[in-house]
Amino acid sequence: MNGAESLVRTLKAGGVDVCFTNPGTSEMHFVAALDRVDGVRCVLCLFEGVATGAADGYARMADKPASTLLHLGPGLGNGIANLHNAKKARSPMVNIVGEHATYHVQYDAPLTADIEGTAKPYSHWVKTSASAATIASDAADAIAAARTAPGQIATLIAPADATWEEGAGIAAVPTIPERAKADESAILAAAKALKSGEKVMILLGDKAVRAQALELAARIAEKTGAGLLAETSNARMERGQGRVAIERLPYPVDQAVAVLAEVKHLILIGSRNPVAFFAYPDKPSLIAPEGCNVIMMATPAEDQPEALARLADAVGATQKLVIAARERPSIPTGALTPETIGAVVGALLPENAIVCDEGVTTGRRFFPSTHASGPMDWLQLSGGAIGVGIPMATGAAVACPDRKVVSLQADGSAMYTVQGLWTQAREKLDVLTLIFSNRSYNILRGELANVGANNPGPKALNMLSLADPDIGWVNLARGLGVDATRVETAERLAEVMKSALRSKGPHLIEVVM
Ligand SMILES: Cc1ncc(C[n+]2csc(CCOP(=O)(O)OP(=O)(O)O)c2C)c(N)n1
Repeated sequence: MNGAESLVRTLKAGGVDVCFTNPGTSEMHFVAALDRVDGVRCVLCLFEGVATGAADGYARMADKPASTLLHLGPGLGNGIANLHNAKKARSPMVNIVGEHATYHVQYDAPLTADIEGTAKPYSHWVKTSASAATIASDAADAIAAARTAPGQIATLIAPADATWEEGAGIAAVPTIPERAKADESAILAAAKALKSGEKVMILLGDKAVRAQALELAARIAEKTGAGLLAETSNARMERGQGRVAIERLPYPVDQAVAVLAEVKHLILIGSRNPVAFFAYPDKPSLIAPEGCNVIMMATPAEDQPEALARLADAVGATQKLVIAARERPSIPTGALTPETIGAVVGALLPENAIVCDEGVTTGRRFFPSTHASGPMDWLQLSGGAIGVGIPMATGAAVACPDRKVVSLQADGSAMYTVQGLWTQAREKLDVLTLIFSNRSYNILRGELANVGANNPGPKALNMLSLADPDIGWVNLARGLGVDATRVETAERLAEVMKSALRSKGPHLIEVVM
């Protein structure tokens, strides 16, 4: 067994049985080994940002890492924006990055680059294997690192000679440390705040927005009168019919500040003390009001449902919540706007769907219209680096082949990683993509004003327009193997969406706004 085969067998034995690949010469032994090892699903991605984004979507739904196979420094570099998003989402991931043979690096061949230097800011764990004898145990360490709470990015750099020389066989994954429990003192501090009679907000993130944790949090809120909010971006929220309905902290700074304005105690569970996405002249960086008592009750690395259960006991919120049935919106007619699109989506999202939300300005207010849909998982862009939606939907569909994935996708963001549609077609993934074709970087129009760059001229506005030429989404999707339909009214969107939801396989709807 050569090093490459020992590496692939170690990944498989360690439960990492999906690999999103974009290989090159240095990875050819890894690719060849894939044929000698059963049970590893390899998914070709036509750009590394699709591979890393797909591994992120996979990890969010499978709650375990996939691997990626990337080609030296430039391949890793192409994958970084979505590695960044995955790191912010705390998705476990094992990247295998090819490298020149150990003795070849010194000659500075065209593809020679500082791979470790490129990997480090976007990885929690980085190692270059010294030889074929150690590559399997390095891979086992990488898996353990990836699976360590709260979920980490592990990048293993594999020199070509470490893959083609004789390996040492399969290595066992070291014991993964258990998730830590939240400090009792933090639970008591939260309970004290909740009993103070002052205004309290509970801000949930990470695993605290899964169904069971949400139910506990809602009980606590109901018992104590505290407010309940989710973070602006959530890696995976379990929401919809039969589940607790909560809103998110709004993205626009002024709105977010207003929501927390009167709060005296802010309890963080799996969330961070909220920060504005950007600094704006005369606006605060921190959203909570000055003097607010911020209590970090359970960090993302800690066991959040367990901490919530203890808090529920501490405040006497022992009664299980009855969640009333909610009504879906009715299907509107007429022009396609964020409101009418939200209503159609809310009316039609099927049970057990996985929603990948990179709807940007169109999707900003989709929560109220979708509280009665589903139940479903809702995945969002987590690190602000646009271009995750199509890859994330691809990875989620690989993780959950029996579920419908609905990808709510802004057009500008879609163009970063549009190649992912080809992977959806090739793998016959059950993904319905709605492209919100507003033909602009709409969000940035607002940002121009927010940062104080007033009265933009034609050159500035032209940088925010995707018109001239308009992107032909139907042709683009079909060219990549995905059937597509263009719709211009809400009633037509509903009709096409209904039919696409009935059939299996990838489909794209160009939603013309
Ligand atoms: C990797 C990356 N590049 C650039 C940006 C800056 N940026 C933020 S939003 C945006 C445009 C979003 O446009 P679109 O996806 O069409 O959504 P819309 O604002 O029209 O709703 C850009 C370019 C970013 N966030 N991430």
